[in-house]
Amino acid sequence: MLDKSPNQRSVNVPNDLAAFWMPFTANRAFKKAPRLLAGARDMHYITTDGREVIDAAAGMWCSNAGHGRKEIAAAIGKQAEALDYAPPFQFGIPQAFELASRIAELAPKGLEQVFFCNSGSEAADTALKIALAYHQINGQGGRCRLIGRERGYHGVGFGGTSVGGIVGNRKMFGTLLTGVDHLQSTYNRDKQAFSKGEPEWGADLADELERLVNLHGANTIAAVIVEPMAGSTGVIPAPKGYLKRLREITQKHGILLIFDEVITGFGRLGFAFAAERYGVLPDMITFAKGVTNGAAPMGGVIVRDTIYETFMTGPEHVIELCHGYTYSAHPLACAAGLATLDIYRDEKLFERANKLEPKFADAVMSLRNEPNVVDIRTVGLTAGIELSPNKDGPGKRGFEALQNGFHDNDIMVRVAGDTIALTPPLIISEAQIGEIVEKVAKIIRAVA
Ligand code: PXG
Repeated sequence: MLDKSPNQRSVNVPNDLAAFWMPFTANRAFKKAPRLLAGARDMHYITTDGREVIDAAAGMWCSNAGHGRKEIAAAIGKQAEALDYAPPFQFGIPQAFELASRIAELAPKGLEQVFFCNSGSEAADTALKIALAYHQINGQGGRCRLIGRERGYHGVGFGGTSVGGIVGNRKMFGTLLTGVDHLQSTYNRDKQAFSKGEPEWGADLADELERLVNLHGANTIAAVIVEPMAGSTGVIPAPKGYLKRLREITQKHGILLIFDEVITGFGRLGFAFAAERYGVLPDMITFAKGVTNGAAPMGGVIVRDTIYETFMTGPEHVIELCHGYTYSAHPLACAAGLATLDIYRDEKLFERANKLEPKFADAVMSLRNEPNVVDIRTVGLTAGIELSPNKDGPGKRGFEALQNGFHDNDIMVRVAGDTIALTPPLIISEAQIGEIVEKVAKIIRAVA
């Protein structure tokens, strides 16, 4: 620590912030007015200067069971003492098999195998690679095109960046993967503004996949990847019927369908996975974040049994899929995951999110007449409140909202451009929903 002060603080605060190049952060602005966190308990963060900040973001869509869960901390500690690390290639730990079974149990029937990695980005890249390899093994190696969607976010690997559709995340990184195409975003403010849940308009946009099939030829397309609710771009729920239609078209043409559920998994939309909410069975589901409540890095892909079986051929001593990570199914992450799933089950948190959804939606919609609010979108325990840009251009008002929330109103929100995203832990009380909405109203007025 660089703090040379003779008075010991309970938290060491560095006096030099230069060395850490922060991810997805406006570094210079941050280092002038840092937002430093020292602790977290239940629905709150505690700042290094001792303030309690209500968490309207579940950290970053991660901590669905709230913070400081003792059961998870204890499980991690116990695991670290018993077995700190084990090689995941050619060796295994019981907890990895148990966690895979528990996750597969939560997923829709048919999605039976789990491949572990360490983040959502790795999960997206893993799913895309499995899709390519699957077709290769199936004698359809010509199927190597990947289709994403405008405004989609699938992490920051080259695969995920390529199928992703947020221009700022793409434009600095060259040509990315070749053979990638994108569906249109499902968002149309004129037709959908202030929709609660899935907008009525927009299912037909899935038919655009037929256009891409006609353009490229079905037998060149490996997979389509979409978020059931586009989170990072500012909360865009799928239109009613859209995902079903995507499933019908992909099935018709032998194209795999991947749901990126890094955000929507583990209760965010009131179900274990959004696939269940929408009654659609994809070929793969990616997950991360909520699987460990954010307490340890972990991601993964849940795969259809038919896909797994396709790989399980050939001589038994040969590795079936040349893919994996040094930290796949890391013991500490597995321990955290198992403890987290126990909490979700015992506290019925997915059901709780489902029950709270209408109240949450009504409460957030009450902000519609606040200044500069041009749209509010809600689904599950998530909402996007879109503000019009200010005179300094897109993103400035949103950034000011984030700063104002943290420094002046003791609330943590996420922002995407000028959209404030609310995505609180699923343990939130009705009173805390009210508190968050009141604080957001103050922020919106402050940045008007
Ligand atoms: N897929 C989806 C759908 C995501 O939301 C990733 C993949 C990548 O996960 P990792 O673990 O590699 O970061 C994500 C991540 C935001 C925000 O502010 C959202 C994410 C990441 C950072 C910020 O909405 N989602």
